[in-house]
This record gives sequence, structure tokens and C-alpha cells, in this order.
Amino acid sequence: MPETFTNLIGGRRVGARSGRTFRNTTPATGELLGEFPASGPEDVNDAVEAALAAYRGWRLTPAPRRAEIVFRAGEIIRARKEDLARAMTREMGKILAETRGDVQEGIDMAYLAAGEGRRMYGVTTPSEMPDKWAMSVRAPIGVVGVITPWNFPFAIPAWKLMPALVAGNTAVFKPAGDTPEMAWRFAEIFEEAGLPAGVLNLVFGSGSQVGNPLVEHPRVAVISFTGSTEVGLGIAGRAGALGKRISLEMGGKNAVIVMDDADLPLATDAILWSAFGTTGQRCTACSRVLAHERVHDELVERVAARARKLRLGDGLDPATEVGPLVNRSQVERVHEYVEIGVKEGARLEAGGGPALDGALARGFFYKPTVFAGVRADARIAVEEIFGPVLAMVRVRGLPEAIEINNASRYGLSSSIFTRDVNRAFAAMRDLDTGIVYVNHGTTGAETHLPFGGTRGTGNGHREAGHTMLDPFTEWKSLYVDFSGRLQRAQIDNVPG
Ligand code: UN1
Repeated sequence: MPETFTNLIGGRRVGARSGRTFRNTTPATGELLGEFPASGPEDVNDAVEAALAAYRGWRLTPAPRRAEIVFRAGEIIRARKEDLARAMTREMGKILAETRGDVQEGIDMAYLAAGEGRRMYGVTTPSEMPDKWAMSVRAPIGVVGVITPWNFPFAIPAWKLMPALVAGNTAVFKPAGDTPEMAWRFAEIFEEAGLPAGVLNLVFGSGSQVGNPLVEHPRVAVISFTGSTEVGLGIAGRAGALGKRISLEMGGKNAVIVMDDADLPLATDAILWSAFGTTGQRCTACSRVLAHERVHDELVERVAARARKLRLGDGLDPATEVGPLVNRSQVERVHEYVEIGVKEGARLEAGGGPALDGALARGFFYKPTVFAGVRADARIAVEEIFGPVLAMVRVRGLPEAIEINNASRYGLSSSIFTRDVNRAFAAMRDLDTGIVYVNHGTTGAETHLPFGGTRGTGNGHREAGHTMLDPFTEWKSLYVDFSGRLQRAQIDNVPG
């Protein structure tokens, strides 16, 4: 029997006020997994009220105590890692090795964020006046609205919610409609870890019925969003007009550059993993290869041969290398792009259509697809597809590769394969992306380094890393005058 789930508002398990629900199914077979509340603005309002009420106490709970709860949540996640990974594979399709990695990223983030509870350093500095003390501290902002995608249903909520809570904010969490069960499990773990009621509220539902009301709610001070650039810029417009803090992680069109001195078998392994891992549905996925003309043909052959052999199937089967796409509209979107690629005159070297053999026909499977002879400005080489489609582009050398990389609308990650230390350092300096890899694919960011991108990928914020508190704290400057008299800054006690 599929389970019926509720929202979590002020510690209470409640359905949508309207009584409406939506169904959650598995992308590998279409099986029904559960039913969730299809909430609306009135439920968002309840959640924001609960978060505001909890903020009074949570803000004043010492940061090390707040962080200990996050640490305990990390311990619970670790104990349940296998179970959570299996549930995630069932719910959104990516293979077990990867869902284990996603959960591990949540564990890593819990331990990292918990450490911040005993750091959260401020800055003290001398005053220009005698008998006066000056310092600046981080302060929580209030109620944070967190909107997350389905491709990393554990890691991404962890990047956002863990630092937000350690910093003393309370939150309303709206997860993607394709991964509600993982969000439920995430919130339940925090409840078990001892998070007071109302500090983390969970509201299920659509972008228009829950996301927008959350973005526009006057009492929500911060919006942290990961998803498409189109949706993110819409949020930025509306929330920006209301003067809110907005942290955005959006699209990517990440390139692997392969130089003529590269280790080609290694580059091939990395390209395959970056392009077809998570069925290409990562914002860090490699979706274009910029190959030096001297190695281009050999690399195309190697990559295409391997792509044709990748085993598709249910991610729970240990033999599977590539799972399904998350839903039908993703299959349609990917296929539309493949048709665009063919029309643009690119050469199809592998894949090119849905995979329908046997049991695959029951799910949303798409063959890993490789295009070669792609022009650098072709739509399949510049637009984010978010699926298992790779565009291979021939380049004359490093300057051209860097130029093509930097001309992208997006700037999340990039990578170079070379054995030449001079080229590696030039690329590290000149590739204009938030993350640059040398002799490694475009995926696999570690939680203790800042995560985010330039241009259309973001709006200047970075998640996780030593930057994790920045989107969720205000700086407060504090002056203490213990002189016992009126001292006027910039006027009294000025030399000359
Ligand atoms: C994402 O695709 O939105 O760097 C996140 C990586 C992972 C996170 C990806 N650690 O690929």
C-alpha cells in the first residue's frame, strides 16, 4: 500500500487545507510510491507563521547547541545511509552508487555545518576613539524559504538548510514535486535529532501554489533556490522587488577541455562519468567536450564506443550504469534537443532516442547520446539540456577552448585534461567558472569548498564551503563606548 504523507508545520503532521494531494511514482517502472499534500498559499502561510513563532527561541539558542542538533542529524543520516540511498534510487532513478554519494554529501555537510556552530567567527577591530570597543558579528536573518530540485534530493537541501539552521534562522522547505519522499525523510531526521517544532517546516506542492507564495510572503526574508535559470531569474525578479536576500544556483553547460598531451583513457573515463552519471541530470554535468584537433577523432571514437555500451536499467540493480530520466517531460525535452542537434547538422555517434527494449519501456530511459562535429555556437553546444547528451567540438588549441568556454551563458564548472603544468595554471586562471578541475571531470564538488558559478549560473553567492553562512546571515557591527562621555566619530580626537 503506498503511504500517505503530510506536511510538517510547527511540529504537526497536517494535510493541505484544501485536502488536495498528488502522487509520487518511480521513474524506472511507474510504480506508485506515495501520496503527498498538494498545498496552497494558505498552507505556506501556516508554515511561515510557525517558523516565525519558532524563530524567537531558536535565535537565542546558543549556536554550539543548535549545531549539535545538526551533528546528531548527520549521525542519523549515516546510520540510515543505505536505506536512504535505496529510497532515493526508487524515487528519482539515479543508480545506487550515486544515491549513496548524494546521502554521503548530506553527512559531510552535517559535520561541516555543525563545526560552524563553534566558529561563526566575527571580526574585532580597534576603534578610532579611546575607551571604545568595536566588533562585527554574524546575526541570523529570520525565516528562510528553501526551494530545491529533484536531482540531488538530499545534498542540496543539506547545503541550504544546515547552515541556515546553525546560523539561527528558521525555515520553510519546499522540495521538488518529483522527490517529496526524500524531503520528508530529511525533515523527519531533524525532528528525531531534537530540532524544536517549527524550526524546520515542510510544505509540499507545486511551484505556482507553494513556491511563488513562499517567494512573495512578506515575512520570508531570504530565498535560497536551486533549479533552472528561467525559474531562478523569475524568483530573483519577484523577490528582488520585495528587497529580499536571494541565493540562486542555476543552470550549467560545463565543458571538458582535452589537450593534445592529455591522458586520453583517463579523459574518456572522466567524460563518461561526468556526462552520463545521474543520467546527465546534474547542474555540474559535462555536456560539451572541447577537444584539441590533434586528438579529437580518437577521443570521439573512444567516448562514443563506451557510450554505446553503457548498461541502462533500474538503478537498484548493481549492474546498471545509467538509470532513467526523472519523468516524461524530461524525456521529451531531451529528445527535442537531439532532434535539434540532428537538424543543426551534428553527427550522431551514439544513442539518439529513448531506450525501449524489454522492461526499459516501462520507465523513462534515454540512450546515452554523443554528437560530434558540433559547431561551438550550435544550440546543443550552448543550451542546457539536463540529460544524457554530449556535444563534442573540435578546437585548435587552449586559447580557443577558453574563449568558447567563457562565451557560455553559464559558468558553473569546467575542466582541462593536460600534462603541461603551464597550460593547467593558465586554464585555472582564465576559465571563467566557479569551479575548475584539472585532470578530473566536471562533477564531484566536495562540501568544504564553495559551490556555485558565474554568469547565468548564479547571483554571486556560494553554497557550502567556508562561505556557507553568507547567504543566511547579516553582519551586525557593534560599538561599545566605555569612556563615559560623548565621543563623536570623525570629529573628536582627529589629528591635525
Ligand atoms: C547539482 O548537480 O545540482 O559536484 C549538484 C557535484 C555534486 C553536486 C551536484 N557534488 O557534481
